[in-house]
Amino acid sequence: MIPLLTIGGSDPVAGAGVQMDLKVFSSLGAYGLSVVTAVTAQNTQRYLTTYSLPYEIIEAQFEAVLSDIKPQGAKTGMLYSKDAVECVIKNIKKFNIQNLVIDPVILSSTGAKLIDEKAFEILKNELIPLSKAVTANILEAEALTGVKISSIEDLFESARKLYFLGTKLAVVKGGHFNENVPDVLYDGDNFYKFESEKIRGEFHGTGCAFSSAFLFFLCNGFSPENALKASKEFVKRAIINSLKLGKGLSLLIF
Ligand code: PXL
Repeated sequence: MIPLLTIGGSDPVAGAGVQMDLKVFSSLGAYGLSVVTAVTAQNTQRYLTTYSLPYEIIEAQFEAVLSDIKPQGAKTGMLYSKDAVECVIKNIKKFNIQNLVIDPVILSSTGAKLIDEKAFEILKNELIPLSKAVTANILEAEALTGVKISSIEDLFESARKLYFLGTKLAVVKGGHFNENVPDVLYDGDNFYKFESEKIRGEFHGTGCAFSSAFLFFLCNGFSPENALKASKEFVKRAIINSLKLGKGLSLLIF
């Protein structure tokens, strides 16, 4: 069983954040480890507040986990503060984590801001160059690349620009833009595009689930395009099985 690490925010309803990532790892058969960067208070209807953890506490979690267990790969989700991004950069280097997937989260599905501007700049300029892959939705890809996305060509162009920020695999997910949910991957040589039928409804945590599954498949020897296909299928199944347990967004079920 391979150990995988998630670095991100806590979501008490476990619809997103590290709780969701751990469920994904577990359901796919990996052992999940976590480093929490921020504690959020949110539910399926609304986002109440964020407490960003201090540098020393994030640092101590990295030390505790990584001095003991060597994960096969890691992913980042909500980082929120400059301190958190800087601490992640330091520890990814210190513990030589090669398989890093970045989910460059900006907003929660309920509309709350999950990263501040300064932290986002450092993520873009210093964390992305350390990564194996970045999985961005339309909003995130636009913010990282400056390409306004309103066509398939724009999706390709933003994936190309994302790659040149220094990652090895640039994924731009078109689910919020087109009925066919086109996801585009650029590996520096080739572009790949995968489509799947859109499932109606409002869901929480699809981005977290996708990036966690993508990390799992990459770490299990899938080619990037097969990892993307498998992750897309995995999330689609979780959406089909989703349940409206709360009063708002449906929760993914694995
Ligand atoms: O889906 C992005 C995300 C990541 N991490 C936390 C979140 C969310 C979205 O709501 O709450 C903690």
